[in-house]
Amino acid sequence: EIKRVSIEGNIAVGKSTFAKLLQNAGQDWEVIAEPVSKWRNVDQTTPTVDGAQPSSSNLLEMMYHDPKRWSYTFQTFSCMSRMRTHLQPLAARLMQSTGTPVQVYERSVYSDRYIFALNMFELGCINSTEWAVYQDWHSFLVEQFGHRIQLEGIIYLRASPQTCMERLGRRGRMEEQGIQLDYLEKLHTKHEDWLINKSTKVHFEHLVKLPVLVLDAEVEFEKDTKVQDDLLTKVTDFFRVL
Ligand code: DTP
Repeated sequence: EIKRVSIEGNIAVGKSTFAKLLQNAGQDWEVIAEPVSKWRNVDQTTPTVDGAQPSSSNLLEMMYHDPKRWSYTFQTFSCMSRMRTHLQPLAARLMQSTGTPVQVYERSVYSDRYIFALNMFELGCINSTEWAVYQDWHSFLVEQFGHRIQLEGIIYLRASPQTCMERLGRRGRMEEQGIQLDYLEKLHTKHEDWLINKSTKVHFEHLVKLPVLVLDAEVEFEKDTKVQDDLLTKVTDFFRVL
């Protein structure tokens, strides 16, 4: 028996920092990092082509630079890498665990659809044909994989768009420099609608009743051990009742 939980939250809210905290805290917890490095480095070398030089492209950069052209492509790639992540077998060291092991992901195929892809569609960066195609294969794949791709819970790291904007500026990831507060506000609303207000129309039954742990990420938790302990206690209690 294994439990699967995703960490959700706006861009730069601190999911990776939080994920590391979890990784170091629980012996029965395995955190699988978000595959962002893959999106920044899409391998283009086809093994069949003689003498091909290794080359790669930065799909994250392309998407932010020309969203109308590249959003749909980006969504196919990010969702595929998340599917792979969710399907990854449990780490060997957790197989013998006496407790209930928990696999934790940074975001999920569900936030891909109900946060990012939906937002891109509403912004007009994905047109209605692309949106129909996306939704068709997304539903098909999630249904086909069944319980293997279902979550038992969600941790929502919640902070204001302003705070996320500040953290985004501080981390200085090159591709994200053009992101405006307005974009983070839209993503924030999408998180709130999906996880708090429950007004987002979802297409998978297990999502409707999925337990959500809301954590206040407004406070800086990176260096404050008191805050970290408090967060970890909440997570431990949450995992226990899933
Ligand atoms: P953290 O909370 O750790 O700071 P983050 O920067 O939001 O995390 P990500 O590594 O999740 O974490 O995201 C990397 C970038 O990719 C970021 O600019 C947001 C973007 N992104 C992720 N998923 C999607 C998606 N499905 N569509 C569009 N952009 C996405």
